[in-house]
Amino acid sequence: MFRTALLAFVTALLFGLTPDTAEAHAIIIASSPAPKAVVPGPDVAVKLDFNSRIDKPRSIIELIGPDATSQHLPISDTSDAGTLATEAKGLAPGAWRLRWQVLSVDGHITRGDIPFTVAPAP
Ligand SMILES: [Cu+2]
Repeated sequence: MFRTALLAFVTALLFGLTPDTAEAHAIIIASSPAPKAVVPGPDVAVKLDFNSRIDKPRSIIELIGPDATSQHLPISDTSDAGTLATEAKGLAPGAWRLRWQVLSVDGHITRGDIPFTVAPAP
């Protein structure tokens, strides 16, 4: 009796979760800088394109520097509901990292890291 109830519960859970997880939460489809790109400094335009609309006020772009300090970058207003844009200014040559976290309109949070390098000044 208990086992049957448990099985029914687990089955309901699986069927309940499958359509939800299959929904299009925000997956990054393109970025500038691209992962592992070497870009000129000191100012770097940042653009992240997602496969779906995102809740911009609740999305974050964090910039982590060669010395491991981090700062939140202000997200620019763009007309595209699936794009986050900002500008990182005054970056010294070295290894940097963008850490993004977005809330998609389906209520799911996704996050990721984009490492990139600012090239030494010519
Ligand atoms: Cu989702």
